[in-house]
Amino acid sequence: MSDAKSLLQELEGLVPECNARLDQASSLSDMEELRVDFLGRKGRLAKIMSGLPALSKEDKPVAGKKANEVKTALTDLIEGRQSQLERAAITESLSRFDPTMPGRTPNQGSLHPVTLVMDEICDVLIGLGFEVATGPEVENDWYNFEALNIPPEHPARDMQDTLYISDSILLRTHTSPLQIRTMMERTPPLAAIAPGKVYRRDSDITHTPMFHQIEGFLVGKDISMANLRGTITAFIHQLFGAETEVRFRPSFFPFTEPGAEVDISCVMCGGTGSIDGKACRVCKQTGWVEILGCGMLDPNVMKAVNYDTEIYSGFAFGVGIERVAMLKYGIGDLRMFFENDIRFLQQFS
Ligand code: 2NL
Repeated sequence: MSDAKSLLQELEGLVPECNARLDQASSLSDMEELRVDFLGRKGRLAKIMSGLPALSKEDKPVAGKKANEVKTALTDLIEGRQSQLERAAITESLSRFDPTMPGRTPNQGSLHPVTLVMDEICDVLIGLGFEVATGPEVENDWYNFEALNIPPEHPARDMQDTLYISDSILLRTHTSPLQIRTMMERTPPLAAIAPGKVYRRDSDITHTPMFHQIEGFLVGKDISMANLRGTITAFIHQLFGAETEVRFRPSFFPFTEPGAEVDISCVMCGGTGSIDGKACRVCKQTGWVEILGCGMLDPNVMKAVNYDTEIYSGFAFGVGIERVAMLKYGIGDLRMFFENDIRFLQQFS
């Protein structure tokens, strides 16, 4: 028969002991340790209670009642101190919080230079009377090549140059198929532009597999090279300034006859070919930079869209957006557009 008196004494001793230990506990982890020590499954209270079954029938309920009282007292003590420490921690962190400090300024986004130039070119051409056409980036062979007088054996059709999805489905290599679609849906007189992404199987320091283009066309009665020249000149003067000189050089595109490439006086050196006595790197000292391609619509293209060449004629042009952006903003490396370096992009805000 175990000694009820000493068990009761031990039980009573727990409360002052816990109190003494509480005074030394300074952190919430100290408190957890303390709780486990006194109230845990293998803690002090449990250990004393393991002597309970050995007590006599009369002593058992007395000790049991005492044990419950002690357990409640310990729990109150520990939880009280715990919430005291929690409040202190909150007060402490609030004392370090200065509500008068200014907040962090959120980063403001800005438009990508390609978007800026795209929008600006569209605005100019809309101002000249062109409508805007949009359409699929996934095209078929007919819209992308056949209708544009690009014959089956033309190198542009090669797997080397075009990203094919299947034998006849591909990623458009220019925005021309959009123009073909627009012409087929409508009847002249008609003037539209086709801005968008285009894809080519090409990747090096001056070529990316995806880039941006705006093409435009105008079809009507008695449309001549003079209309093309006037439109392109007005467009360039609005985009680069009225002082910009414009020259047309004969060139070839399968979808135009005749075709021309257009140069403007160098935006860097103003057409002089040199800056501070040094050779201009943008025009390589020629004083001119190529800016776009254009021409009169080839009769075979007119036929493909069922326009009567006895009644109608038209012109078309195509501009590479990245190239214009490089000239406008003096960007020396095409790869800058696709790296998304925030230090680069922020300069256009
Ligand atoms: C360039 C040259 C060009 C066209 C695009 C075109 C479209 C149709 C019919 C005829 Cl549907 N032509 N577009 C014409 C000449 C040149 O682009 O170097 N672009 C960056």
